[in-house]
Amino acid sequence: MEDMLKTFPQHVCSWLKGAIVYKYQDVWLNEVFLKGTILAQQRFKAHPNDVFLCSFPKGGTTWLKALAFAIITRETFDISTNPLLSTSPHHCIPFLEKELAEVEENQKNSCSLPIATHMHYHCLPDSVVTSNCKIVYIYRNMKDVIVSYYHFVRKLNKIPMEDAPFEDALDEFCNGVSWYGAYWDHILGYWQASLSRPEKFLFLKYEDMKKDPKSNVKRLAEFIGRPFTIEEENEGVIDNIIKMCSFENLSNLEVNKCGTKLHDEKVYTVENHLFFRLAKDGDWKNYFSHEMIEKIDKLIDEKLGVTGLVLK
Ligand code: PAP
Repeated sequence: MEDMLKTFPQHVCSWLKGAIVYKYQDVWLNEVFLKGTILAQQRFKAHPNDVFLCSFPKGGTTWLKALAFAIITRETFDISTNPLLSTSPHHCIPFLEKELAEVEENQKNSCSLPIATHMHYHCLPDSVVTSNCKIVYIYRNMKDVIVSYYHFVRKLNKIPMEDAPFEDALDEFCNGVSWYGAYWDHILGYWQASLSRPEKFLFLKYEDMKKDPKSNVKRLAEFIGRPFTIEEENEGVIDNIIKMCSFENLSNLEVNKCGTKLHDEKVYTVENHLFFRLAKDGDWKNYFSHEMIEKIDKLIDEKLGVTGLVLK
């Protein structure tokens, strides 16, 4: 793997203390995700009933994982003992390209959990596509994703804001350089695939989920084959799940304030609190100048206008 890595084009991220990303299958990836992608492509075998939770980093992954986990385990655990109250959503639902062994272990259970991934559609292991697996795709306003990504990566690398110019981060992002390549290509890949198999895809928009969590949680539950009954709805099961998975609740749990997660055979650790920042729509307004807004809006129109998805 190390030798293979050296053969890929490399880019040095100047605003990130010279961190390196590699180009693989036309996507810039950081080392951890690149190795994990290659391993998953070589080894992972999807089952036809597997459900995938797909997202670009900072698109709403943590929230989607929590909701899907709560929906699926609602009969196994009482709402007051659900593992989400003592375990990070990222521990509850592992990533295909980071925790392959855990994903494979989960596949053996009768009540198997969804599988999370940030992989671009064209990078997914072949069996995910040939098995015609269901895919939930969550996406978020591109400007808020950029701000969220900027802070997450900056904090992970312990770089104070004054040493990490936002303009530089934005320029890189607009050039398609990030830990997971270009956000627009990520969305386009899933969107294009959904055109020929719409029944296998559910697109959720972060902002819509905030405005109307109930109907979106119901859509999610139906799509993953665990619809709520009228009785459950009347008993407040959906409301309780929404409350448990809310930013306010999860971000205040001890595990999400103080816990950590080891990644990639102890290469680095991520403190759970980094997945919970503000969760505020439109925080980008505090970072973008007029020129930046023009630049990114033009990019969104050019690259994603065809999809009809609203990302501004
Ligand atoms: P990931 O892809 O690295 O797992 P992801 O969860 O997609 O990250 O993005 C984190 C964002 O979701 C953060 O947004 P912010 O930086 O704008 O604040 C985080 O605050 C937000 N977030 C985390 N949990 C929730 C939640 N339960 N509800 C709503 N937003 C959330």
